[in-house]
Amino acid sequence: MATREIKWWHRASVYQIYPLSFQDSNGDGIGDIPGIISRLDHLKNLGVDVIWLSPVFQSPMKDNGYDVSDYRDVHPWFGTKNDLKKLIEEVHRRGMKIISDIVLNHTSDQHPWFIDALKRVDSPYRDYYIFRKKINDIQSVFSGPAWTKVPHRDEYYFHFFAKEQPDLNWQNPNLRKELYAILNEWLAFGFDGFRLDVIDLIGKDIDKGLIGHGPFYHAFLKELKDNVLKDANLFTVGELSGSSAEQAAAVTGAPEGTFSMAFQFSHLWLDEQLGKGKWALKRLDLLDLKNTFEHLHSVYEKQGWNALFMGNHDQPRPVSRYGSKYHRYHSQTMLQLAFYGQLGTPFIYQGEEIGMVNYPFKSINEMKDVESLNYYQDQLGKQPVRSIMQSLLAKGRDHARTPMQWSSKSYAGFSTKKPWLPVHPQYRFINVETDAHSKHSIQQFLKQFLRLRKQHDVFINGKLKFRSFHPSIYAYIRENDKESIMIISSFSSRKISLKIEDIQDWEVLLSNHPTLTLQSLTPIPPYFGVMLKKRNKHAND
Ligand code: TEU
Ligand code: CA
Repeated sequence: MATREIKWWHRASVYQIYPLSFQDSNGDGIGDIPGIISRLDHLKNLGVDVIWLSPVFQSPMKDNGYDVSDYRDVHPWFGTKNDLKKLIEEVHRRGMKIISDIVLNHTSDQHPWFIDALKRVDSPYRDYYIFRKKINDIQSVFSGPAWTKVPHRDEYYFHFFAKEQPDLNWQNPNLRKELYAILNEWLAFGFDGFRLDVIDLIGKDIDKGLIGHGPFYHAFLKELKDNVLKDANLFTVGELSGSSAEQAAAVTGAPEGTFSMAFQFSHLWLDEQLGKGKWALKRLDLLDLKNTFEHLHSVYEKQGWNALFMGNHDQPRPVSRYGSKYHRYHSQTMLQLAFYGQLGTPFIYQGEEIGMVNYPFKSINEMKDVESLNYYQDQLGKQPVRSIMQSLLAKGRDHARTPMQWSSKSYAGFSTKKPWLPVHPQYRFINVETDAHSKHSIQQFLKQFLRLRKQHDVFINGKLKFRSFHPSIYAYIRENDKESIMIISSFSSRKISLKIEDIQDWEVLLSNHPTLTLQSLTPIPPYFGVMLKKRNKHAND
């Protein structure tokens, strides 16, 4: 562990932008690239090093850009290629980097390759996709069968996501070459790397029912690295939604692995009933979270590098999921400590810096996401509407996609027109401007945290030891031969009457209750979060 060579991205922090919902510049109610440019100073000021841009490519927007119909061009809603060029320049001018999301597992059904493949049986693009006469019973992530019949033909095509997202057949070498060329063009264009969407699905062997981490996966990753990701300074993060911690660690930690780091999903499975998928709700047991990260650490200590995240454009808002909207400041800040002090590079999703919360959807008619709409349709008649809605309200992806709340102006300063998804009704209280001037500023806290994290290499090369103070307290020590840092986070909405022993030798580096001294720490307030440093560890050296 102590031998880990420190790379710049270990100290970095990443901010994810979901372009549809970040900032509208031309009053059409849809976020765009000039809008992003106008907000870059906010990110710089937070201490962000890398921006991850969700897809801005041509798309029919069935899955909001994760269904690409032209990998080489920008969707007009977002602007032009020139706007994108300017965005990259403006990011670089501020000393930050920017990576593009890229979806290589599937295209849109409106991609010219797929259109041609459907049109004629002798199309060279037929083999870019997966057509079969005999099919199995694999289910799509977005409900229903993963096979859809080709109109007027006695065959089916495979789509692991929506039926408008046909899977690419990575076993075709021409396809792989085309994809590598596209990636290299974007690197030449100026991107500093990629976030690779569901990249652990590319090695699938569909006839054997193998999808995630399939038999061809490692060979394709090696080829991808040799042809595209060979520059050791690139920032790459793989989305490995179907990989174990061990599998994720094995492909990260570039240059040994293919990617700088990866999103591994095991902590996201803890509030669902085992094996039943994301909609089968279960209360999170904090002990499970601890055990999950303890395991992740034991794996990553040997190999690879982790991407730490609590939310993204597919997940509910962290305050609503793990904390309480009635304690927004304290729950969001304690979560930042609990998650981001662990081993890995912190990823902040837009809105988390102000503790945005889930949207109070009243019915399915207010929702837009294809996954939610399909699930609703699929479940009608199988379970009461009330329980379908309960799942959607807990886990629906639209929560993360409502417009970014910038100010108390109309439409939260996101747009001058009614946006594509409604603005959260509480935007007058929850917005960047109000938060910045608040005594309880979440963005200020995050900024301080990110700065501290950069200053202490123990977050990168320190061992991690969990401490068990109380079932509702998540606490651990990071320790290397130079220093020890302890993080204590309460996940409880109540006071905890507990006296934490042996903390006399520790001093506070950051706390979401700055007026509380370590002596006055009993009882522990709701959603308390603190970062402590051991005093004079080397006083006798
Ligand atoms: O997500 C992949 C994935 O496995 C999920 O987390 C998924 O989005 C879903 O919520 C599971 O219930 C990626 C993208 O992040 C997502 O936005 C896309 O819809 C998906 O791939 C398909 O491209
Ligand atoms: Ca716009």
